[in-house]
Amino acid sequence: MFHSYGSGCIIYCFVIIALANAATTYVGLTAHRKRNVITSPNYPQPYGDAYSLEWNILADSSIQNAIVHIKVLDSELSNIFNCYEDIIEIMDGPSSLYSVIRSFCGDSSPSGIVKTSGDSATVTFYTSKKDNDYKGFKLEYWAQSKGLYTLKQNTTTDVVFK
Ligand SMILES: [Ca+2]
Repeated sequence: MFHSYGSGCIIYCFVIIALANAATTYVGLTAHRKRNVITSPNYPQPYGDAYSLEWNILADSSIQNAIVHIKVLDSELSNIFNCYEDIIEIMDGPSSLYSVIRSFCGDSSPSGIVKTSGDSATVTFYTSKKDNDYKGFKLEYWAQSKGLYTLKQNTTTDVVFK
């Protein structure tokens, strides 16, 4: 990359690389009752390096009291210093500013279904420049009514459904 811009571009190249590293690609998705799939780029081939992806998932507005469900079907990332290099995070809201419900890397991933508290979820995938020879991840997402849990707020009896 440096050579293709000539020897005078070192400062420019730094700027270009810095911007490339900072750039996040956003993907807006709707969660329906039917399950849909998110995978890392090129899954199950190695996912490449130095990018940041963010999937912003909103439940279909026709589903009452919707929450988003996420189930990780497969995940294999690098595992360096507690996910310092590459990491997947699931947030409880419509952007990555919301609180992290789960984060993982390496061979570990949530075994059950991850549920949001409201009608949106965000999944982020960050991969550093190094250590990318892994197949990445595949997960399902869908929306469902929160159902009987909401009764607790609407009734005077303190019944909790579990
Ligand atoms: Ca990496």
